[in-house]
Amino acid sequence: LCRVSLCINLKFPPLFKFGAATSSYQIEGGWDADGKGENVWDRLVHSKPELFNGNATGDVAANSFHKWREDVKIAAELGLQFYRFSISWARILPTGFPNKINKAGAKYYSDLIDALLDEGIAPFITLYHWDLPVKIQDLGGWTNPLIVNWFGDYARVVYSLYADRIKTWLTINEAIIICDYGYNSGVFAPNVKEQIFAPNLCNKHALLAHAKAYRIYDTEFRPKFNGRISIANNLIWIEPRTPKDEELAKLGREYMAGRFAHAIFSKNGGWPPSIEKVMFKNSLAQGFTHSRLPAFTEEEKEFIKGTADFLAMNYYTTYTIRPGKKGEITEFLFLKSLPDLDAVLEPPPNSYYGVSRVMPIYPQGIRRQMVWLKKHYGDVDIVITENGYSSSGQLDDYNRIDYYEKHLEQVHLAMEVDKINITGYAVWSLIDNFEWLDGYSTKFGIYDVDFKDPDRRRTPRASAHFYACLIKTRALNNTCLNKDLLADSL
Ligand code: GBH
Repeated sequence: LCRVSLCINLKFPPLFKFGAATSSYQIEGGWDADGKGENVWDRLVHSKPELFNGNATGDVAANSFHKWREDVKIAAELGLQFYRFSISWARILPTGFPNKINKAGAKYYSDLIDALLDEGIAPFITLYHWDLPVKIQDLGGWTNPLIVNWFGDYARVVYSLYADRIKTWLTINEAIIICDYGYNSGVFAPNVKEQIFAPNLCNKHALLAHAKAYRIYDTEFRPKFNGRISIANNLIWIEPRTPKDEELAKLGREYMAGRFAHAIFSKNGGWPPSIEKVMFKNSLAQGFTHSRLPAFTEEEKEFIKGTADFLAMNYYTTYTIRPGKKGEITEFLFLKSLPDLDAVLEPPPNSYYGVSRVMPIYPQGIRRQMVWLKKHYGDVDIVITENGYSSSGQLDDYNRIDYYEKHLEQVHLAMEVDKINITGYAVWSLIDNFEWLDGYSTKFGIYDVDFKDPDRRRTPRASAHFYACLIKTRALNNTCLNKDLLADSL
């Protein structure tokens, strides 16, 4: 049976690498094992269990702290070309500061890296995927400008440990989620609900901290090891609700993407001018004398500009934007509205859902987002560092396969038609894991993890067979979508 869109054979070029992604807090468990310090997620799940579906915690999670050999085994059986994982800051530096390095923590990642290399899988490290050591949070976390140096110190320790074996790095995963979910609506750790200053301070410091880590790599490690480093942005594509909302959509794109990318990738650096303007206007109207969006000095702009060797993009969702009606705008919460822009976000027509109700699925968005990025920031290399579908867990996850097929088709069009340089693609996620507030009820893994089993057994879903076939044939065609053939591909 030939599905119309797939009667063609979409080939992926050799430069395009296939991978999978995870993050430390979501998979490792071992939350206090072998000298690990406490981080903001440990603290939140323990102090406010009611915030989490089923009172879930990441205390054990998929137990990758103990079962990493199996993670490597399944990565190898999939044929992954790279595996993106993150380092738990407090596992390496229990207090957050470099006065004491936890040997067992350092060894954990070192063993993982060596095992991946033995299988011919490139290890790809994210320095920070949201698990801030509590000591640093108690000093203000991402609202304290000193975090820029503290993050730099942490980065230097990690580079010193692993830079000899790591060719690709990300500093921070999704500053938008850290700042807007962590400090604005405060639904994520550290659970700070301060909509006026905190998210904007966080945004500025995250950009500076990223730049600091980039500069340290660039001057102290690149000459010897020659790796590449960037920051992963969560890019939520914005469409106008109606044609008359086109101007607002432009502003919305600068708000969602530009706030975290303009300073790094644009020619002039700093905040997107349109966002600077709107934030200043709002701040005056709210009775402040300065903009709530903290300004960059010229020196800071120069420091941040150009600090990325490629553009890393996590893509899940698209929203439409329109002006809010009176009384309709509440707060920045689960992307229903953007109070700073007086705008309401809604799922696009023809979008659909997995089990997550906060991420409407809209495959065209991934391509349009990349076209926008190329137009605004030039012909930069793009690596898609996350893309994934939420299910309730069945092994026959044909909806997930359909999701990957539709998104990879758009990725292929972006390469062929729009001539965008896409050099990598990672599925989120290799295995089921702690899905933040959703706990273990929402599954992103192409491998199932049995969370009732003390051994946390991993089992491939149909999508794992699909992905293995795709990686092997490097083509999107009917072979990898044929249910009978799928069974044999692992
Ligand atoms: C990515 O963020 C993250 O990098 C990854 O850690 C995460 O597992 C993955 O998405 C899937 O969500 O329902 O209140 O828990 C993308 C942004 C942040 C969007 C969490 C969905 C769920 C909010 N995601 N959000 S909630």
